[in-house]
Amino acid sequence: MTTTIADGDLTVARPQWDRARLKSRIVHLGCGAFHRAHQALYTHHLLEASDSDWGICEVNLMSDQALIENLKRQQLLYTVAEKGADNTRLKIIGSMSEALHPEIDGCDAVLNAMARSQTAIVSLTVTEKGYCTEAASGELDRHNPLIVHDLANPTAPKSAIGYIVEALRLRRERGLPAFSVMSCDNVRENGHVARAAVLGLARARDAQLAAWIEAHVTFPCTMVDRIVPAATPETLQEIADQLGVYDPCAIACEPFRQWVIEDNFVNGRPDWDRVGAQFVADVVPFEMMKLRMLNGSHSFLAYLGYLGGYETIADTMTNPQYRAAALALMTQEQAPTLAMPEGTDLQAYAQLLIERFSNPALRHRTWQIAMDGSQKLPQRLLDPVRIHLEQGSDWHHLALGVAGWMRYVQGVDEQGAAIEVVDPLAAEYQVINQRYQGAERVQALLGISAIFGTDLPADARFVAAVTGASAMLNQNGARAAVAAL
Ligand code: CS2
Repeated sequence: MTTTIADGDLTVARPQWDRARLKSRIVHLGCGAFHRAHQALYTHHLLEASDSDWGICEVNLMSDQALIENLKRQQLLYTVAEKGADNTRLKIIGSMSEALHPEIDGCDAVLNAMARSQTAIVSLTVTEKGYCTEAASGELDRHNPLIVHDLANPTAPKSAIGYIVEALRLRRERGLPAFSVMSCDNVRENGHVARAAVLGLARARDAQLAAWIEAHVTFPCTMVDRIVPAATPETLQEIADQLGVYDPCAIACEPFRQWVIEDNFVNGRPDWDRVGAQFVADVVPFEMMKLRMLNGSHSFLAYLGYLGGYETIADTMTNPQYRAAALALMTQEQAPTLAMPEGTDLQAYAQLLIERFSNPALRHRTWQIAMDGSQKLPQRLLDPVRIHLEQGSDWHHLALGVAGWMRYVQGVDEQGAAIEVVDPLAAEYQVINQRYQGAERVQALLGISAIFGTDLPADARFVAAVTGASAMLNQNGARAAVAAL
């Protein structure tokens, strides 16, 4: 038998508390890299600091079956490596109380975990597209193939939304109280989006169930933040060298973490504020700040950095012109679109972001962040553009960011090599790329209303600015375009 983190000799201590006290009071859908380094870690620190019994039942619905198998094999323990510029701190995380995958354990095992009385919170990190909503209207997309499936097979769902609705139906049938649905995705007003999706599906199934959900379930919004690049074989090996045992579930991340949570839970919640989280009445301003300043400049750096030949964000930040452009984008074009509570220092926030992006120990690939642009652009770059258009203020960095995305989805880099464009709308881009060039191609991309709505393509100032930035970028290349900002 191979040695695992549960039985090997480690250089760091395993959790010291009696793990038998953990109850699966949270069911989490989407046990990806981010969740393991964020919510599961906060919950771990709370277990360490108190006699809390909040454990997490981890679920992956469609992807990464191997991770769930590996977690089971190593008693649900795994490593987080917090990598600062010059030192790495390992932690063995012990907040998981179960791990399930429908392909291994069956769909009913997942539904039963969600529908048993002790479950008080169902949390989600399923990425933007996991909500199956239309970007423009924010309502459930009834044509989404997963939703079509879930409507035809409501008791054996596929989507996270389908699981939530079916689990809530079971709870109602069993006379159990509802749970809170806590979205931890980088989606603006993520709780409201989760609510619209869940109610949309419930209404399509059964009006009474929908009314019950409306009356009994809350959907707190959260702002989550920690830079957690996808693990690579090199990161895993590096962690194994330091830990003493190979942990296939390990993940490396930055030392920084932040979590702002709307305090709106129907069935209790852990005191995550004891370990650094913040409970507030209104999270939306914090979500907007983070999405526009951090994620917006991340996407800007990802597209223009990739095109400029940089593999990671930290590499991109070594170029002083990219660095200056990212700071200017944050402070001159994103910060002015925000309405923050008094005392928020957006200049200091921007400086901290520049430092975090420059962390040389993190190999956060520009290609990774460039993924799923159709889902990310609206909230990161286009909402702020709308505000500038309304106010008549300047937004030329944002225009180059949008042009960077357009150039990237052309699928060929500045040296003529193919770019692997990963996006739910990739097929649509391909059709456009085959048919059009130059300004006509820009026009065709602007016609994708799921991204640009119908207002932006109708605004001559928007069309002119993006067409101009695109032409400049195509002619001079990304590095020169960034330098000319
Ligand atoms: C990134 C985010 O991949 C992306 O789109 O912008 O994952 C980012 O690293 C996190 O939101 C940081 O909290």
